[in-house]
Amino acid sequence: MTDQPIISVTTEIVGDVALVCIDNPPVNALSVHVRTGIQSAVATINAEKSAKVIAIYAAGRTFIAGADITEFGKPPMPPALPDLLNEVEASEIPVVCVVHGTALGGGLEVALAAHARVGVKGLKIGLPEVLIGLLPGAGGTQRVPRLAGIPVALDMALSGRQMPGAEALELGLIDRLEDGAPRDIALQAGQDVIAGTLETRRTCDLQTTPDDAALDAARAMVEKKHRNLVSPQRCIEAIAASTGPIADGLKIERQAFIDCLATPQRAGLIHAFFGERAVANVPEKKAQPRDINAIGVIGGGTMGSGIATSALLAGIPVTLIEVKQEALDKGVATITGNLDGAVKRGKLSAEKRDATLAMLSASTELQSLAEVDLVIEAVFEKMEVKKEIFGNLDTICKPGAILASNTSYLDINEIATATSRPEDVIGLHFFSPAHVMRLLEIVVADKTAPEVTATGFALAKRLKKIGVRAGVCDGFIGNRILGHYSKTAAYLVLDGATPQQVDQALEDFGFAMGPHKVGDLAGLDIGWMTRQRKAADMPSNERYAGNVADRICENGWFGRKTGQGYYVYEGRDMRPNPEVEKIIAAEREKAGITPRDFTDQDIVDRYMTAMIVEATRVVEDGIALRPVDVDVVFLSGYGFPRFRGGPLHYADTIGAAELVKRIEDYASEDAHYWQVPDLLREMAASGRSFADINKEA
Ligand code: T1G
Repeated sequence: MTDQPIISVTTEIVGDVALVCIDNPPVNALSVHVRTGIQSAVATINAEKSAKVIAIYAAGRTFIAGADITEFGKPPMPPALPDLLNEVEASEIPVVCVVHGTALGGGLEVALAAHARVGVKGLKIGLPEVLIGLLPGAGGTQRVPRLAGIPVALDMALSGRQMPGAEALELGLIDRLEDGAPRDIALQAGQDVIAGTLETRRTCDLQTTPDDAALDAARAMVEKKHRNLVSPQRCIEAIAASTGPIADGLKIERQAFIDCLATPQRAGLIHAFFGERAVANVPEKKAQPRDINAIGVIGGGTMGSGIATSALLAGIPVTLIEVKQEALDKGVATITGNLDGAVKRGKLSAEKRDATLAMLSASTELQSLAEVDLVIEAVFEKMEVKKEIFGNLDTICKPGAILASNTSYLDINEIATATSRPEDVIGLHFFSPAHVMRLLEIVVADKTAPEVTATGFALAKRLKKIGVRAGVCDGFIGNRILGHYSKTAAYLVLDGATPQQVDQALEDFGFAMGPHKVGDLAGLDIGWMTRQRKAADMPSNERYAGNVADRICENGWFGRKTGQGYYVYEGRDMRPNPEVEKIIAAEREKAGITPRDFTDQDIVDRYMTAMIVEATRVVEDGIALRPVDVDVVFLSGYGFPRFRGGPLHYADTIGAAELVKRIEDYASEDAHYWQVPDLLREMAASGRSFADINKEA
């Protein structure tokens, strides 16, 4: 069958108004057939003079949400959006654009090229290109400054934020904000243009007011906050050019856009964007989730309170359980504090906070959970304690209630044996702080029913989190991999690097914080307990990695919470702990190690190769469904630099063959720790990448 052309733009003449409707579900992305449709509609109406005004609007839940991101990386197909928008702006017949939903990126740029803009109530506009390693590439850096000034353009383009319609109206980015159906508003707007009650003008005819102070401030901010990224700097360069002739500014913008399109950062950020959506594609996707109208949370500690806060903010009533009234009061106070924090940050109104808190009940009686739809246990990480609780829940909770554990590594299959309903048991592993971190590992045990897993994903979406499916093993996906590569940091310090050098090298690579700073922040005692838990099972030929950290903990130095760990903390200041240098020297002497130098690149290569090795094993073992699932875990739960796309997307930039060579080189120092996973060796032989494996899944 011949490929029928996709018709996604239609023209309807109503009186003297040409209604041009864009209909390209799900978000009216500016795919090539949309661009050709707009081009043809505007050209035809002008050629035939079939109307006195053109009113562009879109069908569906949103106006154009941007360029079609799936087209990036493929050969460009004309018409290029900038050229098309210049044609729209040059139209002899006035063009008015009606925007609703989320008019983003290229979608907003279409509206900016029109001669007037009308928003629909609930509208949000934005220039999110920087979030995917790009910049507005179809006139946004030239037309926003002309309409609303350089500071507004810098704010929108560098933050990528979604701006409410009312603010857009106030700033002059839209001319009206009305309630109603986009088509009706488009018809009325067209009629008003003809009647002269809606003014039209070409944006290119406006002048940008120079503002060097704003440009300098933006450059300083980008240097400080986004020094690893290319597109923010190029964005400022293009906006700065908006004070000159628009044709010159558009050329500068175009070149900057083409340069950014070719960067690995753009590839990494787009991989992250689609990855966060791909992980919802699980075998249990078609199963019917159960309704969750009330949740029980057992444990009012940091995790339990955070989980309860997250559910309450999503509008789900919560019953918090603690064994003792004092601990229960503390949990309620923590939740209240979390909500007060949201009010202070302007994220929540005081009224909403009060209404949210009203959905919280607290009890020391497990019996209070008899009618909840889901229980999330977040108590001490001891299997015996958890099994006792699950045994009690089994008798108390109604049939069909889902029993979940927030455990960060314990065996969900074993927990399920404590109940008569293993099909209702699942792991919901939140990350601290649970009301902030977006990652939720959904740990599926052998007998977990498909609809229980589907309920986990539905809950993740409702909590505005990213659910990633994990199989059962010690540490599931993230913590299992962390447990492996964190040893590399310890080995590097034992062999000659300093903790601060390791931290700095990894922060320069893009991590928000180096591993030693993270340890000090989370508490070094957590790792200490884990090492003690695992000591008995440690293989005899494994090089112990805890020497230095154990000595630090034996001094009671657990990091920030005790004033010192790898670093010494005095108020807001922090500096390397001189006592740790002595411990390192002593441990090296004890082990007969002659310290050697490591370059920052050595540190990054070893650290990332160790992460990739265990991540490959997690995919090989089926604990993660695909490589992209591991990437999303690290992007949303472990502070992995987003522009690098995640450990296995980053691995593809090195290549399996080079990785195998590196591991074999390192193995000459430690054949136990450095082993090549079978999957990686097979990839090196076949030339397959992790991207290929994602496609095959
Ligand atoms: N291109 C292609 N597909 C897109 C898309 C896009 N721009 N935006 C969303 N999708 C898909 C998405 O993958 C998912 O697919 C479905 O639509 C629903 O999305 C020249 C160059 C609009 C706020 O960066 O922020 O314009 O999984 O699940 O939660 O200057 O999508 O169903 O198969 O996210 O309601 C700039 C990106 C592009 C906006 C809706 N625009 N999109 O959120 O639904 S670059 C963006 C979003 C550009 C110009 C430059 C969100 C949304 P599937 P969803 P949602």
